[in-house]
Amino acid sequence: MGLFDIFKKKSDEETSDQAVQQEDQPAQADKSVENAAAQQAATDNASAAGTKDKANQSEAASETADNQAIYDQGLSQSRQGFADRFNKFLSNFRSVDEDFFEQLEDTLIGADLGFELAIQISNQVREAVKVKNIKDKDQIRDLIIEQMVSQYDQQGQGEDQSMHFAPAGQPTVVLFVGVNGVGKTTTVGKLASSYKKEGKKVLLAAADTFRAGAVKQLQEWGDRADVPVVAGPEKADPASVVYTAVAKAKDENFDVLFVDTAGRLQNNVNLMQELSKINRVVQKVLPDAPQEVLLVLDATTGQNALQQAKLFQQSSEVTGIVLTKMDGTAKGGIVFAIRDSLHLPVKWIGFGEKATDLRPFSAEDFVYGMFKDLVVNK
Ligand SMILES: Nc1nc2c(ncn2[C@@H]2O[C@H](COP(=O)(O)OP(=O)(O)OP(=O)(O)O)[C@@H](O)[C@H]2O)c(=O)[nH]1
Ligand SMILES: [Mg+2]
Repeated sequence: MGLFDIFKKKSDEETSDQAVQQEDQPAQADKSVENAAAQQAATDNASAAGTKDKANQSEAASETADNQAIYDQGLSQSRQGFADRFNKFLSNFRSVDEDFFEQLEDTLIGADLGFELAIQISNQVREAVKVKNIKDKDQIRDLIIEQMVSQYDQQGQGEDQSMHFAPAGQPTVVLFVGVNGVGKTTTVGKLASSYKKEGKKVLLAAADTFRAGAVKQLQEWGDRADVPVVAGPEKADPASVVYTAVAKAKDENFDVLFVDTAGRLQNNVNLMQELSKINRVVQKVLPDAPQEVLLVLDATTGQNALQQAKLFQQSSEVTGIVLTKMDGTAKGGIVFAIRDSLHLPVKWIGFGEKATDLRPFSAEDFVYGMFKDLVVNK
């Protein structure tokens, strides 16, 4: 089943769910409320059975929270922003003429899909309108969403969203790279916490020795997650910190080593050279590592994030993207642009500052969280 069919199915299910709920309890039609309550009840049961203590309760509830509810919440600004733009565009609709396609392109560019993708989708809509002889506003709305989702689906064929691990018994090394302020350290901290909870033996390396305070920030995350952090003296050579950390991970049988790197050096050339050096040092100790080089991008920086990605792709073997601060943008189109122009899988998506706000990326949950308001109850 294609992504658009899955989206339609989910929308239909939600519509009928809401109809039932409105009959039963008119004041409580919100699905996220229902989910949170159901999860709280489940945790309560576990607690009553003596399997969880009270302190863990709310954490466990948010941890097991249905992915879709978290996506819905985290994408609320983007969903609203897209719906506003789109509805405004449709309210101007008179006929399918050149003006219509121009406005469609502007709407898609405004939502952060990028120029090339906007033109491509507009051309596909142009073809489909002709073939299907579509004139009616509702049909046009559905057709545009369908084209966006199908294009996204097709472009993602062969993309591997899963995290890659070393064979059992060897440490997995993951490097986190990206410009300053995008959320690298926070992401390392969040993942340290979730892998530790899964029972993995996690080690962190503070290879951002350039920015004052960076090491301390990682150590705080390490303390919170209860995992050790390898750090050098102030202004230490990052590669030497990484060497120590990789050797420790190997000697002491750690499952995963997350390396936090600097986002800013004197200039970008230095930054890229530093990353290559770190990579070489890792491979000296573990020739098959790093298993992942994750590029962290800030969703609120829009098309700028794509430029950054191209820079990093030239000098390191980026294996995937962590897209942070999705909760802070009203333009979710960046996810479409990343797939279309970079062909790198988004592996994680960040919806906030808490450890549990970082979720494995799900295209289904994303597409639904983005567009559901535009089709539900129609
Ligand atoms: N709202 C929101 N804030 C986030 C998210 N991820 C990170 N942040 C915030 O973004 C800010 C920067 O995060 P850092 O992790 O320090 O970024 P960094 O890439 O390590 O920055 P440098 O070390 O300066 O290169 C912090 O205030 C984080 O709390 C997210 O998904 N949502
Ligand atoms: Mg940092």
